[in-house]
Amino acid sequence: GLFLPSQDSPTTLTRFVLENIRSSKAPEDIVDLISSIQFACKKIASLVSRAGITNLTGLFNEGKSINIQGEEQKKLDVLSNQVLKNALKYSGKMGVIASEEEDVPVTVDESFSGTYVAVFDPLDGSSNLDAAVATGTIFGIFKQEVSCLIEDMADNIEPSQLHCLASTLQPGSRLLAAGYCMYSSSTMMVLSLGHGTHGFTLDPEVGEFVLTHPYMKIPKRGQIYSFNEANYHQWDPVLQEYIENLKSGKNRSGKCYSLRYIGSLVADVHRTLLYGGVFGYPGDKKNPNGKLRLLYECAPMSYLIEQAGGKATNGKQRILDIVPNTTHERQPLILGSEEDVDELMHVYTKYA
Ligand code: AHM
Ligand code: MG
Repeated sequence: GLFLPSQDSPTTLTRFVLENIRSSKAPEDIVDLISSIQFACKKIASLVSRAGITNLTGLFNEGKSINIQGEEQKKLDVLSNQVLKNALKYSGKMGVIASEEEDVPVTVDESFSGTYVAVFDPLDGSSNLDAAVATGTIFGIFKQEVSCLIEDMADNIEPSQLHCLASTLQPGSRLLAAGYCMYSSSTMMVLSLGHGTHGFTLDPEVGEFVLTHPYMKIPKRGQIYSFNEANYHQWDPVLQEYIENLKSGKNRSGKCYSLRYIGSLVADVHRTLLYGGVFGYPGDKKNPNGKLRLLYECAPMSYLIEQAGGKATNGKQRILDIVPNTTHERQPLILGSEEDVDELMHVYTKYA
């Protein structure tokens, strides 16, 4: 008889979304949105992997192009943003999109009828790009709901943009779906539709994401901490002490921790999800809210971590409960294994 390896009928991402949409809280339209995002991520994966050959490394516009965050845009930041925006636009379901690379949330002109809001960081960790180190795309999808805060919005914004802004400023707890795609030794899509976190690996031979990590479960406790320790002297003494105790073993686990820090949120969170431990980008003396953006970095990542049984906080509050005041608002982020995050929270409250 024929030898039929089990991989002959893998669960593709498309099939997974179709099969699970009914049992999840997410609406049917998510199928089209994920299909657009999936296409964009494959395209970005290919652009990233060939960047050195196609002259797509380095800065956009000779470094003269600065985004709203005051960061220099790389060629691939700009391209990835276009790829994702176009893919979402043609899904026909999109009302508003908010991206790290856009100044303000924008209405998707081709489809005013759309009723969803997508928030995304098209190419996170792009400082790693030119060294061929892992990067990723982060995204979240909300239902479009105009909040009542319109009058309180910044006055430097056009009236036509007000409703975009208002419908974008939703807490992570209202996400219908969130995920990331990591461009590394393999391209991986990690997704949640509100019923667990699931990982898919891009099979380059057939060009499909296939389910390789169903119901991901973050270990209850890990043995890795992941912080940019160069900021140590800017940190709060409580955090300094906590980190010292992880190194020396004077912590609840009694074990000495290892440090792993890639400097690509997607890669650092992906490892944390699989191996456990704690990742943090805390506030410090220079940047009281840290570096990471609430809407399209902290919230989607926290959603995925919670769906996998972990925890995510800004040190005081659960990330998913925070209602953003502005699109590009930053928040301190601490996430990971339940026991690790609890221990850090305990240290904070003890000294509060
Ligand atoms: P980016 O969106 O400009 O790429 O910045 C976000 C990145 C994250 O991927 C990562 O966690 C963080 O910046 C690293 O910052 P630092 O270099 O300060 O450690
Ligand atoms: Mg980013």
